[in-house]
Amino acid sequence: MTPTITAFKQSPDRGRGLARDMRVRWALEEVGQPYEVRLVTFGEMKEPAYLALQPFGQIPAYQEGDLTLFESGAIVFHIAERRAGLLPDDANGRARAIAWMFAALNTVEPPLVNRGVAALLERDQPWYGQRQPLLEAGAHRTLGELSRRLGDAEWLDGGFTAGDLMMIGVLFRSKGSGILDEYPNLAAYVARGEARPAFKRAFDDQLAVFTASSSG
Ligand code: GTB
Repeated sequence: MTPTITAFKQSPDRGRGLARDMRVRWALEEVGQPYEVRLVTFGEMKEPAYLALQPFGQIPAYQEGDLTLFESGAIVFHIAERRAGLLPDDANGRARAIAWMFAALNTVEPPLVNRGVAALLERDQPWYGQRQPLLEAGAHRTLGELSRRLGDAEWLDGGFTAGDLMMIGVLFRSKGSGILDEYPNLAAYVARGEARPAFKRAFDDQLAVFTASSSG
């Protein structure tokens, strides 16, 4: 059964691949699973029919037969578990790849998102000058530790896994802010992910949605 994912009809990122359907598209491309995309407006995402799929009214949601899933991490994990290519065969390697997926979502993404959101939305707030250095320091602490751990390795733990996909998906979203420039090995790690044919196909497909929506 061909899975269907949801994505923004008009992504506010203007096709830069920053929305979280990107990591799901990438995972599907890595395992060679064709998929369909249902584009939704912000209004549709808050309607009861959509909330039945995604309780928080967000993209992405995933439907495959009688399975409905939400949360990009859970969706990528499901794809990686069901199809070959994103999780190692040995049980310990598999457990470590899953740990890196959780690390990407629980440890690395929150400080990067908090820093990015504050810089975007809170600049005019009286507390901004005091809070932003703390957020900056938190993001740097996490990236410094990740950078030390990655070192000169190509991927986080042997071959490319869903852990790398999720970690690069998270780091990629912060690339535009310039913060990765201070960590050349992380910047190179993200570039290796972006160079994968599956990433390129996923990126081009989400960009095509934006191009079509802005030309119509
Ligand atoms: N934890 C959930 C997951 O991982 O699936 C989070 C999903 C999520 O944040 N979805 C966002 C969404 O649907 C889109 S990705 N937001 C609409 C809403 O909450 O009403 C976050 C995002 C949004 C916009 C940009 N941008 O414009 O650059 C980038 C990323």
